[in-house]
Amino acid sequence: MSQYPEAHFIKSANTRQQFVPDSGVEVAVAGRSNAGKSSVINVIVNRRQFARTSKTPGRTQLVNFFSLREGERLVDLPGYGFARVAESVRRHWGELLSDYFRDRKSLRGLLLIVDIRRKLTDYDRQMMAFAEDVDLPVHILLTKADKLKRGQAATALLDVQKELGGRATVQQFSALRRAGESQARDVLERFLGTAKPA
Ligand SMILES: Nc1nc2c(ncn2[C@@H]2O[C@H](COP(=O)(O)OP(=O)(O)O)[C@@H](O)[C@H]2O)c(=O)[nH]1
Ligand SMILES: [Mg+2]
Repeated sequence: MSQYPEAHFIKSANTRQQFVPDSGVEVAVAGRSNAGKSSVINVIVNRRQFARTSKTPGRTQLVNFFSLREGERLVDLPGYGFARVAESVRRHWGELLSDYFRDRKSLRGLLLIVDIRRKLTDYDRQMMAFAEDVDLPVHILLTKADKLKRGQAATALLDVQKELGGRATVQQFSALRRAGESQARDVLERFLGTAKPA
């Protein structure tokens, strides 16, 4: 049973004029393409094809808005590889994302999805910089943890924590094994401000 029975895709946006109205609260999800972002969203919402059902060709290069509950959204940010797109496209997205982070009043936190085998890349550092500029809390999911041996995964976690130096929280995650699911959902709820007091 999903904790978000009313969750649904709202719309994709390619320009800020297409963003959904900036009211309520939302949490952004970012990650390089293929890092495992859609899989994380599917696990959090507990629906197999949730982040994919609305997938149309090129949707990975759009800002995708999902409703979790009334007035609470998840926003799937484009995760193209910075090196693989044309300079003009890169500039468009750089500006759109920096505007998004700077101006979005409903934005409460960033979930950054990172392949545990690659650790932080320049894309991730750029996303962190956008978030830090506006004092937005960041939580990193080191996903595909099932691809590493336990010891290797623990070392990767420590390496990332060391680089972050407390600027973000970080956890291991596996969509395949649904490992780290409740921790990720707790952080999401905390960012949204809907977590029940302990
Ligand atoms: N083994 C394993 N594979 C994963 C995991 N998460 C995603 N994948 C695979 O990685 C590929 C990219 O995943 P996807 O969620 O589409 O990545 P996105 O491009 O960041 O949205 C797909 O083939 C997934 O099945 C995971 O936790 N473990
Ligand atoms: Mg995806």
